[in-house]
Amino acid sequence: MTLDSIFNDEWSDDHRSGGIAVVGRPNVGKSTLINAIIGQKVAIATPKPQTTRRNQLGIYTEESGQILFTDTPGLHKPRNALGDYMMTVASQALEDADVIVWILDVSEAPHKSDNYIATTIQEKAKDTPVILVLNKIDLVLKKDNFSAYTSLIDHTAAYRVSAAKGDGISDLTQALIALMPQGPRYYPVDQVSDLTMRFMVAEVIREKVILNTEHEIPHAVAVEVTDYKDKETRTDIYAVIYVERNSQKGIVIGKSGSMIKKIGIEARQEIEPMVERQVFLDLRVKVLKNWRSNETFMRRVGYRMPKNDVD
Ligand SMILES: Nc1nc2c(ncn2[C@@H]2O[C@H](COP(=O)(O)OP(=O)(O)OP(=O)(O)O)[C@@H](O)[C@H]2O)c(=O)[nH]1
Ligand SMILES: [Mg+2]
Repeated sequence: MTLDSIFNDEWSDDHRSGGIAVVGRPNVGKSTLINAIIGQKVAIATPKPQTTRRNQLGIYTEESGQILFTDTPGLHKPRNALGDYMMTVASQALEDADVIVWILDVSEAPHKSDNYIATTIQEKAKDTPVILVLNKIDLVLKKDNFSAYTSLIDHTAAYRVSAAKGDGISDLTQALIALMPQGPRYYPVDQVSDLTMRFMVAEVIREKVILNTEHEIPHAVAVEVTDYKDKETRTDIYAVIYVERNSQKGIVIGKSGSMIKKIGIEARQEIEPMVERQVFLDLRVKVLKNWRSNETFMRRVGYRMPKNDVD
């Protein structure tokens, strides 16, 4: 059945729907898993920890049900206002969920912070079913890691998957649909996320900066789309990449502008199919010292509490 033919139908009485909070340490594969379930990229994912900074919906729809996945920032010890914000929204997602998916990276042994996550889940969502997703089974594994992880918390079920390779994803998805309560189709079938195109464009640019830089820079980068104009034949997008220090600005611009050019090309190649038009992309780099402690600026670039989120 095609999506169009589902769209024209009313959902049936036994249609299931609900919200799932996807949580876990930074870099375990939360965003990759949601992209794999939905079958298209709705969240940026990179090898650097703390890529996701705010809660965002990934919407999975099939004939029998709809799941609203909340992708959350990885649970970690906050070091600034941005970190505090990330932890507040991740915990809020736990409180609001019908089911919690806790993703674990079984290519590594559990960390101390996994005990903290178990405690947080028990505190915030004592009665919510927990599904453990043991991810990255394509990597070299130590068998002990499975039992170490499954003993962290009481859980309804555990699934072994490779989000990156797609292994185990459809079984997991069907199990999650079956756990949803009966309910309506909240979003149209063709809507896969709650992000505006402007924010998604900013995220794609941020992803390209993260992929091309090292050390502190990925954490110190914020992107704001300052102008977005749909013209007759193309879309003109102006964006500012913020970093915290002059030295970081130099690295993002690169020798004779070579790095910013590369970031711009990679971002544009991904944005054009998203907006389905030719794109002109203008990137500037600015320094804003300690922006990660500046809550007014953080709100401006989209890091605001979900319940007050109006865009
Ligand atoms: N080998 C392997 N790599 C994976 C798998 N799933 C995710 N990854 C990689 O793990 C890294 C982190 O993935 P993300 O999806 O960004 O992880 P995340 O949990 O959303 O991370 P944060 O947003 O930083 O909390 C990326 O480089 C992914 O490609 C997997 O099944 N196998
Ligand atoms: Mg993520």
